[in-house]
Amino acid sequence: MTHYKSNLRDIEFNLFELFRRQDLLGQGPFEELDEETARTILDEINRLATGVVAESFEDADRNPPVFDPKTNTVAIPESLKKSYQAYMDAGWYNLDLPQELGGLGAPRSLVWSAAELILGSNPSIHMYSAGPGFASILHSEGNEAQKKFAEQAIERGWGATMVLTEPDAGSDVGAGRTKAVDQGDGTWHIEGVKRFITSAEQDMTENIFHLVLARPEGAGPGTKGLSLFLVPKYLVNEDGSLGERNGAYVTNVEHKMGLKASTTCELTFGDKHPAIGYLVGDKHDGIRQMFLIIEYARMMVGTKAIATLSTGYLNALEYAKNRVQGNDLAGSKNSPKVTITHHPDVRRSLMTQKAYVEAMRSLVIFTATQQDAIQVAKSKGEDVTELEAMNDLLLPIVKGVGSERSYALLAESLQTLGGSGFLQEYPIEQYIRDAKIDTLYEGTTAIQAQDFFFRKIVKNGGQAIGKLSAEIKAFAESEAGNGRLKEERALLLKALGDVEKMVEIMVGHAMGSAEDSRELYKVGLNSVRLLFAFGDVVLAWLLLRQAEVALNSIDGADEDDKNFYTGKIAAATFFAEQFLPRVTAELKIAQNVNLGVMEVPEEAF
Ligand code: ST9
Ligand code: FAD
Repeated sequence: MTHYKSNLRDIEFNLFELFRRQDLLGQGPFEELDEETARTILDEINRLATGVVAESFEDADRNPPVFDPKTNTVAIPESLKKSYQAYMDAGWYNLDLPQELGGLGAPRSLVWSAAELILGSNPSIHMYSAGPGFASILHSEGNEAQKKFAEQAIERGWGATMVLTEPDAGSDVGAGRTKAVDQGDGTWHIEGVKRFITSAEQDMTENIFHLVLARPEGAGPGTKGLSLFLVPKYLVNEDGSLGERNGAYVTNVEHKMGLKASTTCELTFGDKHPAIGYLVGDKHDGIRQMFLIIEYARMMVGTKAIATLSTGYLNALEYAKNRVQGNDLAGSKNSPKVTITHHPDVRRSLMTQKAYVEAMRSLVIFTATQQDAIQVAKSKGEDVTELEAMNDLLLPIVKGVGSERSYALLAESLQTLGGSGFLQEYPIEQYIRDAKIDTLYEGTTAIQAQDFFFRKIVKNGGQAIGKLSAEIKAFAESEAGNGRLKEERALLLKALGDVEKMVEIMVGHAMGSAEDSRELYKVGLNSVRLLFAFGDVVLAWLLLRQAEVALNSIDGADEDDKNFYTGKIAAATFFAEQFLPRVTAELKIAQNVNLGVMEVPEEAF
């Protein structure tokens, strides 16, 4: 038995009972795939995730990769290599690849459901195996030679990285100083030092290709002056064989709080000898191209966090069902000792974990259904603007809310185990250490919140959020649940109205900045609040939709399903009663926001 407890039943509930993905399968771009095959794929990936992939989770944390500064190489622990090899040999990275690259071109809802299993089991394995996915983006953006490179990268299982961050350019990617010098022969020399680059060195693949943002000499400032370069670790000869070592070397590997199995590297270009780069697609369009990867990676990070909370909750639940401690609060001193699941506060905590994690899983899969719709529309040559805007709106919620709520609630999972939770004998302390990064990389929570407000709401003219709010309102005003969810729907309607007012207030502040630019500080003071509050409304809506399905299915269900559906209804009611009223309080705070904190002298902090 490994640490990883998956929740395949809930994944399949979302896919086939709530979002009815079977209606998409067997036709259009998904012609080759039917429901039975999709379930078989999930079963198979679940077997790997709960078995060989999870086996190295603990060992690679305690014995992390070792960097040798003399040779600029990294030795990955043998246990992790075994998990990685087993996952790559199984070939499931193919799920997401387009058919023209030998992939299955599966719907994204299935892809992200499968990803949850690997990310919950051993997240660094998912990251090391990103090469084929990166290659498919290179294939779609690259010139003919780069397309050929991408095909080889997939065939030969090369690793890959996304290279943005520098010591002085983290959130502010546009401050990057790494330089690209045109050699006039179709190649460029890259010069500079990048920091915190995931998977930039390992000894599991024969080559690694870096996708690097650098500023061509003479290019303008900011993100728009950056271009994207393909910089392989080993150059590739015309015949596809590996050529000379390129001048991009890992010069340090960080020692971290968690996610230790994943290498986080300083990557130096052009110090020992030239680092040759190729301009992706022969055009200067770097930030847009990089965001194709970033969007995917933000979805990955949110899914990773939620997957970790899921296994954290299920580990806590198992412990709680077995741990006998104390008397029933309502019983007498002489009554038999009870398992801790009898204590109201333990129940409150467990139900909070369950409700959030099941809501957030649903959020990931709901977001992925927008991506399914994009795949379908593209295959018919239809316009995807609106669908993309909806997906864009949801991404900062998946990433920002998913990571923050998961990290906070993993503390509840640990708390459920009492002092034992603090021990390395149980996996939860590692979950917490490994999940902290999710609120940081791929854009911190503050960046997600600003992206959500300025880009996904204001720049979009409020269209996507208007459409989503209208859907939530229609549900809240419907007869969903046959009268059983009436109070919960009323709570949802109230919270939706409050969060809409919060958006209005913030738009007012943003517009007020034309008169007084300091009004923008008020937006900055409220933006994470809005992200979390809107997130809670969307999560409540998804839980209530789950409860509606459960209410319709519970009669005549077998014992296991009856319990499952009862849990769904209970989680939705609990969330609506316990968390939606908080949105009203958040609105009040948002209304009263002022510049006081901005006026405090720095020295007074
Ligand atoms: C990192 C990696 O942290 C961590 C984990 C790595 C794991 C690797 C494995 C992952 C697996 C992934 C596999 C991929 C394979 C896929 C397979 C698929 C089949 N959306 O607002 P402006 C663009 S990496 C889209 O003025 P500023 C847009 O082009 C480090 N595009 O920004 C825009 O132009 P326009 C992560 C967006 O003020 C342009 O940027 N670091 C979006 O210049 C300028 O926009 C970060 O994430 C968006 N949401 O710059 C940095 N936003 O407007 C965080 C912008 O004309 N910082 N663009 O369309 C930020 O995001 C900043 O807000 C900023 C600000 C840098 C964008
Ligand atoms: P800063 O940008 O200095 O932020 C510090 C604090 O200030 C944060 O709380 C932030 O929210 C806040 N802040 C900063 N600017 C603003 C603002 N404008 N408004 C409000 N608040 C703000 N990068 C890559 O390119 N590739 C990778 O593969 C990669 N992998 C990583 C792996 C790990 C383990 C780590 C730790 C980092 C990785 N990164 C990678 C870098 C990561 O994306 C950055 O750390 C992240 O973008 C934040 O940048 P920073 O660390 O410089 O923090």
